[in-house]
Amino acid sequence: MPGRFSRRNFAKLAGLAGLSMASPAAAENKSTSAAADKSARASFPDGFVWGTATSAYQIEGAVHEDGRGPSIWDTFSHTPGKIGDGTDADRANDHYHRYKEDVGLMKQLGAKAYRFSIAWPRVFPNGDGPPNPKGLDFYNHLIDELLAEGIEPYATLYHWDLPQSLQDRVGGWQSSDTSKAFGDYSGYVAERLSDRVRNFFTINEAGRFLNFGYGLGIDAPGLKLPTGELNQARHNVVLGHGLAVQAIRAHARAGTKIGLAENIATCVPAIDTPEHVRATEIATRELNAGILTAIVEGKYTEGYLDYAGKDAPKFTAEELDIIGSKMDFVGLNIYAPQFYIVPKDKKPGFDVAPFPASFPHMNSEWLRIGPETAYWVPRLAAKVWSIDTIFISENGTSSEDRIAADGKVYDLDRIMFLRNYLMQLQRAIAEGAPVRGYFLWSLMDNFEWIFGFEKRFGLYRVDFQTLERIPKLSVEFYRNVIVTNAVSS
Ligand code: PNW
Repeated sequence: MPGRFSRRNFAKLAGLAGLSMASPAAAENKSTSAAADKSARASFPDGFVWGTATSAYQIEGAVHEDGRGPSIWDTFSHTPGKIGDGTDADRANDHYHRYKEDVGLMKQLGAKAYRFSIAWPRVFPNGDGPPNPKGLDFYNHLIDELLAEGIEPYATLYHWDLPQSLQDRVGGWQSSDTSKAFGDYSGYVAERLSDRVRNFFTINEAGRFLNFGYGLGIDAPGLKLPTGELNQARHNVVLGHGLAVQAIRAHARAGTKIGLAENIATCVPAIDTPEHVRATEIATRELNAGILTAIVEGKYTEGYLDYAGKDAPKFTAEELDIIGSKMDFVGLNIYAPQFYIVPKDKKPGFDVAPFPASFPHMNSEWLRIGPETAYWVPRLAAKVWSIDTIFISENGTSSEDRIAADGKVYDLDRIMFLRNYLMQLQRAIAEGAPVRGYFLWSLMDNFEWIFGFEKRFGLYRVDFQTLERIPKLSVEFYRNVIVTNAVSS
């Protein structure tokens, strides 16, 4: 009788409810809900490495300081029309001067690790030739600060900022002189930093900077090479990686771990059936044949060489051995599902399904939403290439972050994205995928290459006028993931 719901009745009902908690039936209810709580919280393995990632050119600024030489991205961003919002990264986040504050942000977040990149033109202003010790000092200070705060440094040696001098003198990655210079620079850095840095990534996203920088002319250095020359540049890059692995092994402290960070062609089965999954395994190997397959297997697949035909790269057996130098881990940058794969009964055994125009994406058009990418990609990578240690070296999203009336940033779409990707990653790990850590891109908003400062990927919002950093709601989300070592739906 709803009309009779007096306050007293309500109190009585509440009291009864309280009492009934003690009954066996209620106890059973309680344990069911505890179980539900537990299953809603998906845990990661003990010691899982939680971090954030950035790169030198995107945050440091101070491009003329302490003897830094120019990079191809300085030249490119200063070329009219190349950057969407007409900006450059001369100042960016001014991290070069504010690194202590930024390490403080990581501390606030509770992050255990930090993946940053070293600017080659700070250390060797001309790419080769005499080193610039002052350039390396910046990283010495940064690393010391990280360690003082209990944050493990993971260093990337190349995140796209090639010394301009190498581009001018030898044509950048079009020449194997650049591969050799990269090996030398890597050995030099590892010798000086490996007393404190235990993990080095050689190259970040070779596929991206080659295709966009040397193939499509969209990124620095803005070249549109014919296929044969592009394939040769790709060969020089994987060779540079191999030379770096060898140089780091030769010069770093024993026990130093080496890998790379690649946004491989992410292949996802269109449907989870054995046929689709098998086709996706083949696609994973073949669509990554020019870079990760070559590096892990120390050879180019027949499919790759056949397809390239007269445009295939020229190489020697000795170079293949160098390219295939053994790594300790593989870093996978995981964003969008790039290819949904369906089976095909003719060679090569798979087909790429076309995307419907209505497929949803985040605030960057290329960032299609496919949380299951975080499940399939590490799982299939481990299987296809027998990799036993994987890091998710980047994952994250842009969002149209606005400051609300109360001064806060409610980046709910970022939280939705991260939660769903992390749930899928946890599922992969629970089923045995050997993923040891996760680096969220990015610690803070920064210079998003050709999009300038328009696309915000950070957990912390940066005001690029005042350079003030403020936490978005996702800081609280990620901190909770780190503290509980779990993600909940
Ligand atoms: C990565 N895609 O770039 C880079 O490593 C970062 O420097 C960058 O800021 C971040 O992801 C966000 O863009 C990518 O088109 C750029 O698939 C484009 C793609 C993937 C990664």
